[in-house]
Parts: sequence; C-alpha cells; structure tokens
Amino acid sequence: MPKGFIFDLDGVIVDTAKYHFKAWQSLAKNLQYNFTEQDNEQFKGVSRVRSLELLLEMAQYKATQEEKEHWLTEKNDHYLSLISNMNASEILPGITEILTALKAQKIPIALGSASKNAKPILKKVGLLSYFDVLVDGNEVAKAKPDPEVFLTAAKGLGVAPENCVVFEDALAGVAAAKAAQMVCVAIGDPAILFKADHCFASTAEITPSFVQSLIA
Ligand code: B16
Ligand code: MG
Repeated sequence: MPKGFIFDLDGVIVDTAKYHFKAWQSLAKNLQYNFTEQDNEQFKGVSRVRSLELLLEMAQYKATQEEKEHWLTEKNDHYLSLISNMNASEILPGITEILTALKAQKIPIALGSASKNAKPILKKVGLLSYFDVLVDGNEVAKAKPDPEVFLTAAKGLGVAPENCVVFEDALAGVAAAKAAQMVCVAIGDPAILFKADHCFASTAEITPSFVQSLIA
C-alpha cells in the first residue's frame, strides 16, 4: 500500500507559536487585556480569524467589522516582521532527518497547516523542496478540526486517507486527522492529545525506527 506523510507546520516543523504569541500579546495590550502563554495554547492550530474572535471574547470586547479587519492586518504585519529572520536553526529537532529519510524512500510528503504564511516560512528554513504538496490556510474553507485540510493533502498526494500519517501538535489538528481516518502522531501532552494513535513529548523523541514502522 503506498503511504503518504502529512505534516502540520507550527509546533511540528518549527516553533512559530512564540512569534504568534508576541503578536497577539501586543494586540491584546490595545484591548487592555493581559494575554498569557496559557491563553495562547487555545490559539494553536486555530485560524487567524478564529484566533481574533477568541481574543475578543477573552477581552470581552465587541468589535466592529472594520476594527476586526484592521487588527487582523496589524497582527499579521507584526507576525511577519517577527519571522523575517527565521532560518534553518529554528527547525525542530529530528524533523530534517525524518523528511530526508522519507524522501530517500520516495514517500510523498505534504504540508497540512492552518497558516496562510506557511510557504514563505518553509522557504526561509530551507525545507520547501521536501514537500510534494502544500495545503495551507489559503487553500481550505473549513478550519481544523474539520478534516478538509488533510483530505485535500491526501488527494494531492494521490494516497488514500487511511494510508496517510499526520504529524500534529494541536488538539484541533489531531481531531481533524482522526476525522479524516488517518494515523495521527501527536507532539505534546498525551493527556491532552489522547485521541492520537501515538504521542511524543517532543519531535526529538521520534526515532528513525518508529518512522520506519509507520511506513511498513
Ligand atoms: P497565520 P499550524 C497555525 O499553524 C498556528 O498554530 C496558529 O496559531 C495560527 O493562528 C494559524 O496557523 C494561522 O496562521 O496567521 O500565519 O495564517 O499549526 O496549523 O501549522
Ligand atoms: Mg500546529
């Protein structure tokens, strides 16, 4: 059976969550809201628009459509300035080795991310050429936990969903992968990501033999 591998971006390939956090935090200041790291957990894997809605709920602020559009642009501009100097040193441990091993075995690889900035980030860290298919926030109508992002990626790879393996760090992403009938490898807290088939505390713990067992 041909296999396909699908990777989430933020929290799996690179840790851009810290940059999203800074950008949301400075926006929250305008709303007199003290945005914490704990609040930021709820934003992982969640679209930009939905993240702003969550922030407005937290700050108990009723914004006009115009304000929302202004803040979405402001947040993204700030985020883009924060990631402008990203490079290969920000790739999470073991990820380049996994991608290299898959490529050597001609296993097709896709990105399945909620981010609209996924392609420039992959370019900056030098991983773009590993990916046969990119599905990101620009391509999908329904955000995770809807399975659309991963089903579109599987289609692009030409691999049946049940033969796809998804690497995810967010609760919504794990739910999306399981709704797509895919094998899900989670990175993070097993108590939170318990719906995944396998869970590792960090990417550094994923061994080459484990990756081989997913291919076999
Ligand atoms: P952008 P992922 C997600 O990436 C992030 O986890 C989430 O925090 C962010 O709001 C979302 O992308 C949208 O990102 O503002 O760049 O379009 O984890 O799905 O790779
Ligand atoms: Mg993620």
